[in-house]
Amino acid sequence: MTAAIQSLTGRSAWKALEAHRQKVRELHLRQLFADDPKRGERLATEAVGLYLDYSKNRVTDETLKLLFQLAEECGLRARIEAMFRGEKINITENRAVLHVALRAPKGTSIIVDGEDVVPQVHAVLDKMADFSNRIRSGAWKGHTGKPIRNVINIGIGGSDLGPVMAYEALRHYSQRSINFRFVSNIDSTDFAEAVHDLDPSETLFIISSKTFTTLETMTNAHTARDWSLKGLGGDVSAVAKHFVAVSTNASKVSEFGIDTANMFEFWDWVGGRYSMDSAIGLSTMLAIGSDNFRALLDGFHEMDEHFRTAPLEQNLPVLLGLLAVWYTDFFGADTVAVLPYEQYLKRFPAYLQQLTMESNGKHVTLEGVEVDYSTGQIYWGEPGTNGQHSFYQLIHQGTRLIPCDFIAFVGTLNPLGRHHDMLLANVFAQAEALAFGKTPEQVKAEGTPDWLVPHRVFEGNRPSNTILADRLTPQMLGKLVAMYEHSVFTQGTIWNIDSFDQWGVELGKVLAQRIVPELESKAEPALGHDSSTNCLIRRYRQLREKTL
Ligand code: G6Q
Repeated sequence: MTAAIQSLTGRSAWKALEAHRQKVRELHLRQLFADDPKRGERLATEAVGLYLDYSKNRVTDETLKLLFQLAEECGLRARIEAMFRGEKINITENRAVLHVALRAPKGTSIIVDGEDVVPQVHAVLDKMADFSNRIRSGAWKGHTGKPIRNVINIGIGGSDLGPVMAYEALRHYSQRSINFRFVSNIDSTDFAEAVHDLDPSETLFIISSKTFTTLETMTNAHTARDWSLKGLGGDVSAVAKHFVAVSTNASKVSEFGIDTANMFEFWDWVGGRYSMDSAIGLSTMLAIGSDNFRALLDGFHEMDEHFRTAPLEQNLPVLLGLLAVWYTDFFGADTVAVLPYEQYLKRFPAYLQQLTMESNGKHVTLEGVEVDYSTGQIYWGEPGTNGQHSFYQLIHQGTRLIPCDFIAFVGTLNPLGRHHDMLLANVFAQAEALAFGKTPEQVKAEGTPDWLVPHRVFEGNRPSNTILADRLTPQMLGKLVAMYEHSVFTQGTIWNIDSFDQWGVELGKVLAQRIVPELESKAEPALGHDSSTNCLIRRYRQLREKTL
């Protein structure tokens, strides 16, 4: 008989944290900083070019000690090694979780099912680089002999959010003579708007789908094929010049009509939301070139090595992950705001939303037992300073605790007058205001009438991390993404959940497939749903004709 698995809430570090929380609950950051004038220097760490200031968190040395103890008790080290060794830690899908192999340098080796996957990774990278060079140089010609000026990635979820985010983040490094667009939604507006001003003879579609069966992607891919062929005189041989695929499913790719010579492969040990550095990043490589793409991978790898080898106390993803657990489970915080003070990172919060919420939005443990603690947080955010003029009010003076991650860069890629100093002044000011606030005494001393004082008080004691790096480069983006990937892993390990499956997206997909024929049938269908769904379907069927 195997020993019973220790439940998280039964662990001694967890119990100690619960007791400790009562002691520190009312502690104010003002007090913590007053008691330790060096706190801002002490509770900060730097690794692989990223500086993390975590001093403005509601933690004491004792809190941190207990959190590290919790990580040890939960076997974080062993779990990290298991992932890097290629063990099948995604147990519900019986898969290895090896996004780290996608950025493993040539010459290293990681064995999955008896095979070294690193040479395969580099073979695909070389094939991508060759293709990318031909598109970027204009050597690859479309069906009518014109070079490609527009690239459209068709994919959804993990096959879209990473490519979109990376393209926006690295736009500074992109080849401006090529337009990049992304179509994901099954809403026809997405496709129609993406192509409305484009010439099919200059347009390349990348059909990105791990399974090559996803409803949205396949519907958009067929629409793209029709649009392309219509514009190119209907000759099906045009497909070979205007369509390439990124997938694990060669037979479905050729069934669609794409020559597998134009297919870029990846593997089932790459999860969708962990795939932006696989062939799913083909659009990224086309935009920034193969050298920059390899620099992106180097950045990922540097953070992987840091995560694998740094002591827990100086380990950036571990620190971020443990702090997230602290607020989720001991302060009841539901959300984390990610606030990049860098316009190029405007899609970073959306990307992180999938990474974190699809990974850790789970209600049962690895053993299938309902958890008796909170897991996952709602990640959200907007680039600074825009958010300051909208939702920051609630973070500063609302009733909820919302830990914030501020992300900023010392150098800007677009120096213009005083803009960057002002941007950075704002990010530092926000973290300061959240932590220290403004007391009633300070408000009164400014001559505020008594009745107005409560409205103008900032309680402070609102936690934040500040992540500061020198400049947004491809390499830096890789480090940043890997840091969050591994923070998610750290949280999932503590919560003892499978961070790599996504069964929660299945039910809606299945029900939609059932409803499609009910909407499309000529004859009135017999509906067997609940009364609400039945009514909505009937109403749609009745009114549809009138709106056309
Ligand atoms: C990510 C999820 C999901 C997936 C999409 C697209 O981890 O698995 O977002 O990426 O459903 O799937 P395909 O790439 O198979 O089309």
